[in-house]
Amino acid sequence: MKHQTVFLFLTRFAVILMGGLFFTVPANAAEKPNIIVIMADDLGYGDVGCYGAKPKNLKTPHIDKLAAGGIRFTSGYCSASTCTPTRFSFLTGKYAFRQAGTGIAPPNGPAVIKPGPETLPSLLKKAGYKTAVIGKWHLGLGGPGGPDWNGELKPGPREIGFDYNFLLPTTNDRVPQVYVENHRVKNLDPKDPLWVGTKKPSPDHPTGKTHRHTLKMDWSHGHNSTIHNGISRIGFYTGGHKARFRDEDLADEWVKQSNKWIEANKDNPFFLFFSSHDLHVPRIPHERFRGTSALSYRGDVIVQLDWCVGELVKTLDRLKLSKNTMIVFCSDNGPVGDDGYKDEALEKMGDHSPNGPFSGGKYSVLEGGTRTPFITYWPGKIKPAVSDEMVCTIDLAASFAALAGVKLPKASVPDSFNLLDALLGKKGAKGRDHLVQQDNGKWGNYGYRAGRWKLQRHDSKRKRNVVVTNKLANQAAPQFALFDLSKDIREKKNVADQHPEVFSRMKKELQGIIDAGRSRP
Ligand code: NG6
Ligand code: CA
Repeated sequence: MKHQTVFLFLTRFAVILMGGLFFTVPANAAEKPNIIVIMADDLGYGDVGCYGAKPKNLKTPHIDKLAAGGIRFTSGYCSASTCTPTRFSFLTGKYAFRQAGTGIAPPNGPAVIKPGPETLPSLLKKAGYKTAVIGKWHLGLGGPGGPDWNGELKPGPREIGFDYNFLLPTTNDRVPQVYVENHRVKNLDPKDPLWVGTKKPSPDHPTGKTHRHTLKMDWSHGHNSTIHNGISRIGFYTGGHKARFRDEDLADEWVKQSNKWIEANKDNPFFLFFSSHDLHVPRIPHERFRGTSALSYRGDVIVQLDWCVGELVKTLDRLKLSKNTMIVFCSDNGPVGDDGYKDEALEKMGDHSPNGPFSGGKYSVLEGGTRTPFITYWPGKIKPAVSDEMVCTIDLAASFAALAGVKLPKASVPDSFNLLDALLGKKGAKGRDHLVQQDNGKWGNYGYRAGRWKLQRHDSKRKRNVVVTNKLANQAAPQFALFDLSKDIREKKNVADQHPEVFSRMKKELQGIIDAGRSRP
């Protein structure tokens, strides 16, 4: 009897153990895949080979490979035509126009995403994911007073769901040029404190205006304050010399840090937000990428971005993680030619069309401002396809929550739709049937797409960056106009008078979404 009891106990124990294995291992290994979001900066719809960039000018084999092996979306969007609001919406699943202070963040701006509500990374953390952001942040750091550059930089990514961050704190045309690892400026020597401000710190402080002849890249508008690495920036800073980086090394650093972090976290499900600075100004490719495109540095940094994509894929292959990792490749806003530096982007554009077939680009609520490259890739799970389903970076929060099996409270990520099936290319799966596009927020312009119809609402009565060359920037526009994208992808012909019911319905729907405070049913 005694032996029998022991035997029974052991068998039960073994069954429980094996059951445990069955329930935990496959859930971790197959149902909770790793997720990498690669977000490019200012990359337009037409800027990569698989979206029609002329191969002789510009080769993007690694991004093209993701598209060839995954789903290339032709109605893939970011939610705003500038950086901060798109990134805000991507991480919070909430339209940025719902919250003041979500426009382009200044160098000393406080954290734009306040700790508390669920975010994309905090939802994934609930499912046992390790989470990191590596690259450009541009969502502010610190409390209401802004960042304490010499102390603890919090709140920041770690207070909203990221386990680890390695950041360029703002954007590289803004000061300071230092890395922020977790809560600290990396390599900061306390004997050489970092000061960042909006006013010239001393009368003899060299700037892009006083020392213009010394610059290695001249500015065209703004960007003429403190000089670092031969480039003048927006804003002033002093000190922190040991902590400063070279613009040329950013892409290499993102890849190096990502490889390190992926390797250290390969045994957990992980979420990496790889936030490239390419192709934002100042466009300074590493020396080895110079002249690799027939375009200017703007083309060369696209090649550099493409290299980064290839390196990440290589790392996944080396660690045998490829089959268990979903990659999303996207951009934070549409393209721009001259964005403040004389880098010959416009002069050498040739017949390249950075916004593809659309009108408008960065700063604009025309399609070119937010319709951008959007690719999902997961070998073995996603079958190669081209999809016209409407998907947006704002939807990744709810979609990844579904992928990781996290229940979404109704109040969380209120504008994020679970489009997982469409992102995975499941048969018959639908994308969104409507999407609000916005500019930088404080300008108050909106785009509203529902199916073939597109409403432009220019509360500012001005269109921005209607052509990528900037030549027609700030062109006068009526407050409301309606376009039929099925016939007029360039939004040239206002058909409001021909379709009065559609026009009035679209205006009402847009206002309804703005007033409701949320849009996920
Ligand atoms: C603008 C800058 C532009 C760019 C942009 C932010 C000037 C004249 N223009 O204010 O160069 O930095 O802000 O770009 O200063 S974003 O992609 O990060 O939103
Ligand atoms: Ca951007």
